[in-house]
Amino acid sequence: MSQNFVNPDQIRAWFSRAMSDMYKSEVPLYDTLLDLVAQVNAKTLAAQPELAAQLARTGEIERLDIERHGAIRVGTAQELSNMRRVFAVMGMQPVGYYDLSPAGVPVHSTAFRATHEASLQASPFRVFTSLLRLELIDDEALREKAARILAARQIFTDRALKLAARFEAQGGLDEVDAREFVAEALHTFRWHSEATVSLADYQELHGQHRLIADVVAFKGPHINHLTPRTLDIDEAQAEMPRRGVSAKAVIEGPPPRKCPILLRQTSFKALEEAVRFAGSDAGSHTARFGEIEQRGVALTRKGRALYDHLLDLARSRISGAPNEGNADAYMRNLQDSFAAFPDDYEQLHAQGLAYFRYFLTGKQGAEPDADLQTLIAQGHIRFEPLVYEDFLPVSAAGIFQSNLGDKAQAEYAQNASQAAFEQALGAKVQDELALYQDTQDRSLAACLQALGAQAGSPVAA
Ligand code: OOG
Ligand code: NI
Repeated sequence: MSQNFVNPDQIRAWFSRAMSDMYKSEVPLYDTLLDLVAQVNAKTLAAQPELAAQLARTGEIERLDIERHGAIRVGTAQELSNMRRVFAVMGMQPVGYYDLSPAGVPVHSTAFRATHEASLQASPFRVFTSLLRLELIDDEALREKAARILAARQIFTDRALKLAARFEAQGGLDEVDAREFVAEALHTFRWHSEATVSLADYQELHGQHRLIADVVAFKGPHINHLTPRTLDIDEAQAEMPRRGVSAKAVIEGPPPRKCPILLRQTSFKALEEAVRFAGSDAGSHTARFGEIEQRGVALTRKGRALYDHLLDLARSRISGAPNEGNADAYMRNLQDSFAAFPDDYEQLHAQGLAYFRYFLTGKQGAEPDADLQTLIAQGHIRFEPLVYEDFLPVSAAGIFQSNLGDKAQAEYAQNASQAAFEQALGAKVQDELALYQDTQDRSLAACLQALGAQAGSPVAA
């Protein structure tokens, strides 16, 4: 790589910052949310010194204040594959496949994010990216109209695509190009208050599904939320109404625990925003909302199967999806069913339910041929939870629903189609479990190598 190229991690950090500044100016409530989260985090760190120490050991404390995820929805295969090229310039790869059709949302999705722990540490910015599935809409005339409208738009500036092509050809961008790229790419995610369609067309699209209007009627895939990470989501949820922000009824994901797992999320309702339609009719659209999340340890395949099972159990005990009417009962069910999920890191580690990173404690004198359990028991190696970097399909569907209105449930045949998604994307999505496993393995190998060097003998990894 030429030494003049800017590291993609740096480009992503610039972009994440620029996106946050843009969203602040577009959605003032977002600033309230950042402020609220910063206060809750400061309070939590002061009240829980052991959590503060753990986050210092893993380095997460340094990324906490810049940690954000955004979400966008695109309309065509070409938009999705160009999005992949644009995110690649920032070191973001598609990770995971999410099918939201079982929850009545006609999209499937991936998360663009950095994949190596060192890159995640530099900038954990991620974007949940959904592709509209027009094939799930039965109204053929409307489907064709939507496809025609989408085919006529270009969501990227010419310059952004030229610079993405230059990145591909050269293997990197110099600083002047990288800075210009950030400014150009940002345009794609802006809010446009002028729709590309007439009010009548908008209403027709909206009548089929609010999401279809949101994707099809505008110039581009406006970023619809940008989510900061809190260390105590129950506290953040309680604080929202005190600041005049109306939170959704239930926190998505697992119940409160001593050792957080995966991801818990809450959001506030979408804003109603003025729109000017083609032909200059005035109207409004609700697209952008606010979300807060708390992240916990990543689960192995075994841990994830247990999570999915217990979540199903809690949901099967209420009728329909969790909502305002059954929120309390649902949260109790969740607590009850998750009593079966071990809630200390030793057990999560011993039972192979979660991923961890291994660190040296600094204690000398390890026996060269000792195995991992012995090295841990004798205090040479400690393990820390590896944070979950991805999303949860049931939670994502809940977030979509709360913003599309709880009434907007549609029925689609269960029809995950990762192959069709990857074809549209022009690449395979990476397997998130393999990425966590790699990080865990690298941390162990580094510990064993260092201990071996101390003992003056080679080690078996
Ligand atoms: C994406 C909703 C999913 C999350 O955090 O699970 C999501 C969308 O509404 O476009 O952002
Ligand atoms: Ni989100």
